[in-house]
Amino acid sequence: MCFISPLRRGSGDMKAAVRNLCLVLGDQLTHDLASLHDFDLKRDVIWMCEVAEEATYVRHHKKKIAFLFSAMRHFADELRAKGYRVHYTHIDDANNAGSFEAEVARAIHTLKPEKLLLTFPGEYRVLEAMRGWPTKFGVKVEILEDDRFLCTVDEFATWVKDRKQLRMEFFYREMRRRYKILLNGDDPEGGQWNYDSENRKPPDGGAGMFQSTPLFFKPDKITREVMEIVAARFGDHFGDLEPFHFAVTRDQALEVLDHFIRERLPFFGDHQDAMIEGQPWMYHSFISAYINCGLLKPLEVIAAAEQAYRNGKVPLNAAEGFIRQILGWREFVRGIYWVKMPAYASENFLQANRPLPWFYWSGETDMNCMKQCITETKQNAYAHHIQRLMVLGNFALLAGLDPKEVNEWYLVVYADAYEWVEMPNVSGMILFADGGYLASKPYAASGAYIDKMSNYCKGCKYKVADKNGKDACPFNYLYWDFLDRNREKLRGNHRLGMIYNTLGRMGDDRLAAIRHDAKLFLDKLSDKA
Ligand code: FAD
Ligand code: DLZ
Ligand code: SF4
Repeated sequence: MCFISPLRRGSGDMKAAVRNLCLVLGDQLTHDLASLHDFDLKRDVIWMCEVAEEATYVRHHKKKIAFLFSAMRHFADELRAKGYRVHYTHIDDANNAGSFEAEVARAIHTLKPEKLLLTFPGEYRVLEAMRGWPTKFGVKVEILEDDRFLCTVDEFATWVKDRKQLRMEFFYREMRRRYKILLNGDDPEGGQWNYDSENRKPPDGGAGMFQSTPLFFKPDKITREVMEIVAARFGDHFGDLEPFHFAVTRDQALEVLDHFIRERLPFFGDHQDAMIEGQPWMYHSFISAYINCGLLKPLEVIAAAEQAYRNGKVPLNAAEGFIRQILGWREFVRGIYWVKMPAYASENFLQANRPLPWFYWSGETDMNCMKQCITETKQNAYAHHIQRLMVLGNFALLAGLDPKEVNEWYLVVYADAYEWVEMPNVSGMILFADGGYLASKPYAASGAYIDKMSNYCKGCKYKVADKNGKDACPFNYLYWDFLDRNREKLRGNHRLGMIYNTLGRMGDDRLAAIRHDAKLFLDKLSDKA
């Protein structure tokens, strides 16, 4: 059953001739979305649907499904309140056809639109399907640029042309100039483009200093209804459904942003890379799920952070560090995804093929850092960047886990995960599966890094100071074993020159011990995978 708005005003019947059927996908919940720019209240209809295929093509975290379905329902209500006609299929509607394509077919049959108006989607598989629709359905299809992003796919493609290796830093500087962000005339505010060196302070102030959490919300009636459906239909998916505290409307997401800028952004820079047991959010913004589904727009977030700096409320290193993530990294990884797809999905430069160990789902491992990050991921559908990169990702790299399995895990477990942003971070940033297109060297690190940036090692069965032996931190021997195993592929990387010199000077006994401990550990891992 399609939901026909009781609130539509002077917009005629849903069966009246339809000019454009304007699609709004779950990650396109933006009032001025491209496909809604020229919306005509009388002649156009909005299409939205909750479908099993999107929830199960990878078995998304329960919280992610509940969040998106609730946000979609709230968004549809807002559109109806503006007088828009909305053709909305709920997940439990009896005649729900189960996929985007089948639901579009049903809507075309009922509404007979002259044209489908689409906004460029976030995943290649969806774009491919859309490209087949004109032939399949015999209807005009127009796919519009997603202008919520600040660099178009074509602009990025032009930027990468003739560059063998890309550097985010240069892209970011161009974006700062183009959008006039944190500039002083033509120069960077404060004289430097990047204040990262000031943003790596360890958590030496103790756990007490990290008590700040993001703004949370109590589930309303719509969210509670959705949670019941998710529990019943997707109850065997990974992750905890409760407690549920996500924002599900734009107004709420704006409150989260405002709260972050006022109370937490001032400290974001200094401790951006720190990790503390029991502190999942630290001073991170927790807005990625909101930006990625469209409730917040990247440029307004950047403007809010810059304004806080200009008002003297936030230090430059915090504002710049935060803005770089959105204006730099977020746009950069999206560009790489579209330039490199579909081949990017099969990249495996290091020929890593170990199956994903079961503990990535259960959290049951003696490595306390992994256990903490996986448990928090399960609870919150969230982990902050350094947990994703330097703990969970670092282990996947060192253990040689299969990129396809690692990509699927990251796409499942995080509420902010869509392939355009997940895949470059996984294949490019953590696994070096693209051979160094995105990152200039693998982000490999031993236990010492985790010990410096967190308090995880204090509560661990393993000893971070031990390099070999049964009590030694696995990250320590896996680190050298990774470099040893991949010597042929990595030794030519100029950023790894010193490390390979050290490995080259290592005595035979030490190398043998490393290989032995790594083999023992990795064989056991595969047994349980
Ligand atoms: P903050 O630390 O407060 O940063 C602010 C914003 O900057 C984020 O909300 C996000 O929009 C943007 N950002 C920061 N780093 C990145 C980055 N590397 N790439 C793109 N945007 C960035 N981010 C996702 O949005 N979706 C994903 O599926 C995703 N998968 C990741 C997988 C791995 C292996 C790694 C290492 C990183 C991944 N990231 C992903 C990037 C980053 O970890 C998250 O954006 C961030 O943790 C979200 O939390 P936050 O909103 O508190 O971010
Ligand atoms: C992630 C997701 C889920 C779980 N469910 C839906 C849905 O039922 N309907 C919908 O429109 N979108 C959903 N999404 C988001 C889509 O997967 C996303 O729009 C595509 O992957 C393109 O980025
Ligand atoms: Fe992780 Fe090693 Fe520290 Fe344990 S000792 S928490 S495994 S880094």
